[in-house]
Amino acid sequence: KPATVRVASTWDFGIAANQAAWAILGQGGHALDAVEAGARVPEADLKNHSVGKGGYPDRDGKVTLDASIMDAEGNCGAVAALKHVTHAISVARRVMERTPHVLLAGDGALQFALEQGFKKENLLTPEADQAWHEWLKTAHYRPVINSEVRDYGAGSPDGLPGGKDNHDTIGMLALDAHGKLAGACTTSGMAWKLHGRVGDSPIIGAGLYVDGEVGGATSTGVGEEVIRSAGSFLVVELMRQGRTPTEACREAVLRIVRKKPKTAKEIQVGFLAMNRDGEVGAWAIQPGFSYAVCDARNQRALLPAKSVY
Ligand code: SD4
Repeated sequence: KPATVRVASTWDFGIAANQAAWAILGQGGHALDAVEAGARVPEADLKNHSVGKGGYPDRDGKVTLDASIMDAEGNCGAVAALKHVTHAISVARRVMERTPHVLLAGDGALQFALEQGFKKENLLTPEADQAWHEWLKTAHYRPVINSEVRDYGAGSPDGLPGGKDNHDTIGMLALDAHGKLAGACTTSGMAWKLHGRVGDSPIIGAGLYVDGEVGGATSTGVGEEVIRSAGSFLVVELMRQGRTPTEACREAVLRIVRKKPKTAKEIQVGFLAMNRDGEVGAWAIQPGFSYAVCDARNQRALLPAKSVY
């Protein structure tokens, strides 16, 4: 059966991101261009407090971004703890295409971005600054399940029927008309993290992995758990052994839960996977993880992932 041209993203804001990716995929464009364009949408969205500009800062009030991008041939690039540049995903792509390296971090990542012509910006919006000052009153650090639930009353800005909007890392996987897969992942990481903390999103094999022979996977949630389990690589390897995307995500989630029987109830990790036929699946520890799928038939599907609890 021929592969289906399709893009899938984590969370409800993946719907808008998918539209930008589809503008490229629908014209016969490349998956790599599509996932970069898609990831840039929440990066620029000031209302999204987990990705790009407008993201919540670390414990010291600094916004630091993590991002990675990977294609079907195993080419990949990433930035970690990048300050002052909104489109971390585009910097990650430059690392992939214009350096002999895979991952640049901190000041070196910023220096490279500026050399590449990216604009230096203040990423801390007044709203995020206010939320940080509010947090400083207790300075109690505990990752919140599904990051943030904002109540929009009658309907969300995306026009979704439910009044709630979850905001978290965006991971995106796409299959193009040439049969090529690509993936992208971008985030401001856990709010109020220690300065210098790097999550799973820029770690190839943790927050993102793509293998053109098999498929791709990406993750959201508590990055430390995903790094410990080499989560996205595991999902891809499970698909290689014959699991469907859904089964592979479920098994990767269960590995985390089995290792943390006492605390797994308090953390969220979600995986999203796409195989090389364009089939999509997801699974999470907790309920509440949703993913958006867009293809020629349905442009704005939003599906709830199944979960352990
Ligand atoms: C991280 N996985 O930095 C990312 C962020 C995230 O809920 O998804 N937060 O750990």
